[in-house]
Amino acid sequence: NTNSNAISKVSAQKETAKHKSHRLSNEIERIVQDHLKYDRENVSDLWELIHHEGEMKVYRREVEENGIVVDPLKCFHTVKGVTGREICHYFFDPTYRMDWETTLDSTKVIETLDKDNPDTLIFFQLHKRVWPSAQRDSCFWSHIRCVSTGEEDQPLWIVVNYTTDHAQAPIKSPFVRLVANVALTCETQIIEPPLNPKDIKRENLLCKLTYVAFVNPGGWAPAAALRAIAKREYPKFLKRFTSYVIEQTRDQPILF
Ligand code: 6CM
Repeated sequence: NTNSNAISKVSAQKETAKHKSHRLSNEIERIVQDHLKYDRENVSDLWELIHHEGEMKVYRREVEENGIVVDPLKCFHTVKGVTGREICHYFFDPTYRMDWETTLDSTKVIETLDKDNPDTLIFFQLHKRVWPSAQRDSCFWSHIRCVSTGEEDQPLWIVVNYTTDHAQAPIKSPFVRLVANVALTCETQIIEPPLNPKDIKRENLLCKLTYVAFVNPGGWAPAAALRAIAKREYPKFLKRFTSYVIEQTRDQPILF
């Protein structure tokens, strides 16, 4: 099917690491490297822990730009029984988006950058309206990548969603365009590894996940309401999304 086809294409890239460059290649490289450098760093005392539940920790910094709330958000989580590649696959692939996203009215892929290596898609999304604010939309490139760290035997997987302009997604009133820079980074650990790697079971898998979000609502929105929504919605997203991946992969062969 189309989906497993997409999976094998992204993994092919993993092995050959040959990819054609396109108009967004340089920007993607810069933004991905920034996330790889900073996201997994522990938080300083400037960050406030706003939600702690089991292995999940959600932090934020309260920041305003010209009166608009742009609070950076950073989450750490540990998920049992799945690989980083599996988590990133379900986060990236549009097939599953509406299964786990609860804050969207719609999502649409408007471009696939390199059809031979579909690791970068451009999405147009309509976010659920939060009364009394204007409804938000977004347009962003989404890039999935496997990164070998050299030292570890398991590579890192990362997905970055980063706002971009697109001729097929003009800004149209009454919608307000939000600006986002979001990254999900995953590292797989094998616990009590069996002697033969072929014997690795889901119970031997642990995935360390980092999620960061810099979102500018793109125009005024009531600060208190926005912060209350973020505090509630990000933990909800992390729980729902990770449970979804566990559910989807439970009886599937492990995708390393
Ligand atoms: O990262 C998440 N989802 C991705 C796929 O959809 C994608 C989304 C990025 C945009 C995140 C924006 C969330 C904020 C929406 C609030 C709308 C503002 C209204 C103002 C009202 C006062 O990266 C998961 C996103 C989980 C969000 C809780």
